[in-house]
Amino acid sequence: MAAANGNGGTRASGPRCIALVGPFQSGKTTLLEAILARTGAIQRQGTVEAGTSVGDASKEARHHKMSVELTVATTEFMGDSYTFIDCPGSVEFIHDMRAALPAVDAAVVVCEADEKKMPQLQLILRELEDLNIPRFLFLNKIDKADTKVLEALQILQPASRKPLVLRQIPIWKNEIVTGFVDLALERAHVYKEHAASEVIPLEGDSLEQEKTARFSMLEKLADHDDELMEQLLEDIPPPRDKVFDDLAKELRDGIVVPVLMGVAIRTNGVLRLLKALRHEAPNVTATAKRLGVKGEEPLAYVIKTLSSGHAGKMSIARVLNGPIGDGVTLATSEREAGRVSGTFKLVGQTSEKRGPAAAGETVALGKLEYAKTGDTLSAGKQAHPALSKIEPHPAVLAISVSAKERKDDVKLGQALHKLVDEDPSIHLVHNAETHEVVMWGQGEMHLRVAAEKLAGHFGVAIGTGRPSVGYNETIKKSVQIRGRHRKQSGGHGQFGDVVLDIKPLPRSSGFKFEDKITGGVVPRNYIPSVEEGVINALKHGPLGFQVVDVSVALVDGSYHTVDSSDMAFQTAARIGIVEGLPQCQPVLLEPIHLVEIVCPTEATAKMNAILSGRRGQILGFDTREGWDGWDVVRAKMPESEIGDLIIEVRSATAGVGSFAFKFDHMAELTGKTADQIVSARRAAE
Ligand SMILES: Nc1nc2c(ncn2[C@@H]2O[C@H](COP(=O)(O)OP(=O)(O)O)[C@@H](O)[C@H]2O)c(=O)[nH]1
Ligand SMILES: [Mg+2]
Repeated sequence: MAAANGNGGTRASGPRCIALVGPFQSGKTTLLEAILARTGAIQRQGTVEAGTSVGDASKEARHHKMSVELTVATTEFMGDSYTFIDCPGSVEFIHDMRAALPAVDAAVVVCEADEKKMPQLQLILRELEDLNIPRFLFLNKIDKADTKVLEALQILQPASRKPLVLRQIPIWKNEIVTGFVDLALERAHVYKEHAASEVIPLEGDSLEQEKTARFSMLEKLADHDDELMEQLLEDIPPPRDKVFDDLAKELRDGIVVPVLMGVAIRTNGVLRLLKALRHEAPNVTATAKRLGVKGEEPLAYVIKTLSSGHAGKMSIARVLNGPIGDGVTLATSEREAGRVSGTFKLVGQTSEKRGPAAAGETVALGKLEYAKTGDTLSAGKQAHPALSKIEPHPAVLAISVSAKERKDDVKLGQALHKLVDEDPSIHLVHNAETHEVVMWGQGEMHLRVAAEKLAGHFGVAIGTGRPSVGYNETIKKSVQIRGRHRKQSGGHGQFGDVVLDIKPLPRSSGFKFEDKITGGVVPRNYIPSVEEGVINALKHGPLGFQVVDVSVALVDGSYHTVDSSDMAFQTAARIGIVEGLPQCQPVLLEPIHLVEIVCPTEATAKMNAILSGRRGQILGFDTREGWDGWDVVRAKMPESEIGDLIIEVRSATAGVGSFAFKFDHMAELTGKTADQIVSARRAAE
């Protein structure tokens, strides 16, 4: 799939899939709107503010006035089909972007030259760099720009590991950007609101500036092209086609990052961006190669599955080998995914039925029951191996969820399952001890939106709360205690009598039961009941928590030939434990986790302060491997302090700091904090 380039070279053709990514609030959703208006997919350009944009159309997105999931829209430009994926920029919803990226041909990184947003930009660029996705930068909002473009470039460059190559320079008039000069075409344009820009003569100061800027663009390109370097050294003007070919090639190879600019809200610079994509972005052939596609059987990658829509389940998929349409049975790399029922073109929330999709197209496939976000779907005899497995970032915040009404328990379970299929960055933990479902996610807003979806789309009335911390308790002293249960009411009596040795065990030994009965004073057949009675009683110790690290030995007792029973011995054992434990100096145990915070180096000192303020024991810090300008801080920290740690970490790092943790050990907790926990537990019971 190659076509003659209008400028002489060759360009890729056919359907493209382009991601719109970038920091929060940089204008991605607005740019998508501008592109759709410019290409005639919609009649009039809506705005995010007025809630009239194609993107952010879900109830949750409109409600919070931000992108909380990706938006997919297909349009046509100069005879080719383009699908744009507007990816949320907030770190909490970044998994949508990460899962979509493997399947795109190129990304447009929408950004502003704002120091504060550089850490976020760097994070996003890294994802693209690691996956080798060709990328343009679109410097948006230049209507509000107050820095010269070269200064802007200096602000932006550190966020990218690859050189940024300025493709356009702005034309200023009375401190306002009124147009741009294209450095490849050597043409000047003035912006027209919501219309194509107008070409004006390139002369005077503009021409001078153009010459300098063009030269520096060519110099950067020449770093990877000896022939061009020679021409520059010898002052030979390089042919225009050669410049275009170099730009395209170096973009595709990810060697340089071309920078375009504009004003999304007024559609300025959008046509130029589309043309750059048309001429320079690779197509599915390159993408399939990058992903290691084997064979020619129908194959697609699931950018996102949606179970929450009213139209039933839809899987948004990039077709890598066609055709894929109605009736095709697809399998993931692990199992059958289902039979395609309905193939749709998407423009945001609107879907339009269409025929089978060819290689390169991005469509929604209906009713693939077992498809999940990130799956590789194939139709061959042998399932194609997974093309890409993007592991979600570790979850950092949790809430507990429960159905308001018991009868909805099953429905809640199913809804949670679908939610995780859609968004693998949600992670569920069923806490058997507390009977809670704990939903782990990427931040407050992420969890809030997930809870809203459960209620809104899946129709389950739910309650949410703070998940309980996994406290336990243990004992510090031994005791020997008698537990006796005797009841003589009416007919049959009850009789059980045991003597228990209760002893502390070393940390993490759990529970041990020993039978030390001699001479049959407690008959064999009742001994399992004694153990069961002990186990049940240990579930709720004197402080209100599971008792661990104890050994209980049955050393003596007595029985009655008629009145003794399993129940009676269970009860006797329980009485022994309930009376014995308070004499053993019970103590609270709290879970301590090993926490690893990653943050830009400037924030490391702040992290130390945050950790110390949360009873953390700092183990040290290192430079983060492969991440220039970042550190890893390690600490041991109580679980109760990790609960909302992310909120502080993010606010100290412009949103980009994060952490992962894993259980390390249980530690004794005494003093005021322990007393508070115990009284809170009593109050809750
Ligand atoms: N001045 C100006 N504002 C813009 C431009 N593009 C977007 N905005 C505004 O910036 C804000 C964020 O835009 P949005 O598209 O939601 O950003 P996203 O978070 O990247 O999707 C909105 O208030 C837009 O109206 C632009 O080119 N110029
Ligand atoms: Mg957005």
